[in-house]
Amino acid sequence: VTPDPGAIDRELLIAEATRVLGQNWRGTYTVPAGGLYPHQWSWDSAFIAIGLRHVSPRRAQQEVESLFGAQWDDGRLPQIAFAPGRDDQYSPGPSFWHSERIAGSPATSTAGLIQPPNHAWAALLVHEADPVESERRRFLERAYPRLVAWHEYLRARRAEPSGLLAAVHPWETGMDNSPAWDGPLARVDGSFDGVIPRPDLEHAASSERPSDEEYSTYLYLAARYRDHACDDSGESTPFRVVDPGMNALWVRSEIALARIAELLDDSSAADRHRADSRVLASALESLWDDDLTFPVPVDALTGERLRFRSVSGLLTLLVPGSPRAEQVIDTLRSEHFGLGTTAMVPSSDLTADTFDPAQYWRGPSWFNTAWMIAVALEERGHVAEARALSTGVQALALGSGFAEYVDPFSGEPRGTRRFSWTAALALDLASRDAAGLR
Ligand code: 2M8
Repeated sequence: VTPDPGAIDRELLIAEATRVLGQNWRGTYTVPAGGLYPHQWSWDSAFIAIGLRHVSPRRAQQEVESLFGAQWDDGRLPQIAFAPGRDDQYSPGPSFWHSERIAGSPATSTAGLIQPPNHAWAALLVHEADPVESERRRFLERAYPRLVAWHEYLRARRAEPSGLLAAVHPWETGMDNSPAWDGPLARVDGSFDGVIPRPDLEHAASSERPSDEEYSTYLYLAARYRDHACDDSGESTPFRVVDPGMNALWVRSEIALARIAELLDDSSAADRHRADSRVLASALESLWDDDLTFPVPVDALTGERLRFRSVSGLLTLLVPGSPRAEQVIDTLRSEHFGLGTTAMVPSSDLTADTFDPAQYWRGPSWFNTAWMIAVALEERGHVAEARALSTGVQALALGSGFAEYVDPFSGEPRGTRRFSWTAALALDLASRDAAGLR
């Protein structure tokens, strides 16, 4: 399934991807997809900005700044910043969260949960695309304190004794129904009391989305967190997991903050961020599982390792100097992820009983994770594999109509279409190729 790099019409890909991003642009930010996701999502916006920087560095900056407009007083960047006046197409929406009733929430309506911290990394990449425009708009100067407050929130409110951050809801990991969460979710003793709205099923097949049963637990957890004023206390959630992917992105973003501080001529802050990133990177090693020879999540409530190979563990490749990276790459090439034999990289272990090629984060290949793995392989000198993966991302993005995710074997589109991060990240890879910049 490795497409021929020469066969991709890069000009067409760039034009089409730019069109998708144009259609999904709402004036100051981009929705993940018209229909299924009609608001601004946190980690989506960071990925989208990485693509937008090639189309318009200014728009890429606005994308990130618009999310900062939804930052809470405690520094959290919310999972979703709701579009004003829209409470119909997506659940749970503004009238579920009622963020205006919670102290410290911003003027705009938002969800209370968070998503993986890829923002500082994205902000740095956006700056680097056009440093002159960035300086003219004082982009980094304005972004830096927001990003520092965000990381402070993670440290003050989410860090476990290990120093790693915990997610209090599967939505926070960005990989909502990953089989890794099956065990911790089964231990949640509660379900949502009321009708479970599923507007998502108007835009994607039910065989490609989480089940009603999963939604019942998701809504129960979200309502309970909301009813505890999103205060991150033990009472606010019976679900708490430490995820390798979220933490790898935190390390990567902490390193980006060091670089940003340097660009702002604050070398002592840069040293601090670098030291923090090293502490986090070494804490991340505690997620290594000797039996699976792979990083796995931990249930922070029971201390139990969630022994499952998910694409999230592969994201630890983004951490420079990680001592077990070559072992992780061996697993990426093995029957578990089949690098080079499947379309991109599946979200879940191909050999697991739970593997399902169509079901959301339980098997399909996603473009954001493939993009991150391609970047990491390139950085680590596995250039041929990185380029093959990059070619796969570009060919499948265009061929699938910018699908949200694809079947790992056939490359058939799944989920919604004209999905923003698919367009943005394929555009990023195509622009890098076109510029001969690797
Ligand atoms: C998916 O998650 C949302 C909830 O946040 C949903 O299913 O309604 C995930 O794929 C997540 O990673 C992504 O950020 C979001 C929007 O694209 O959709």
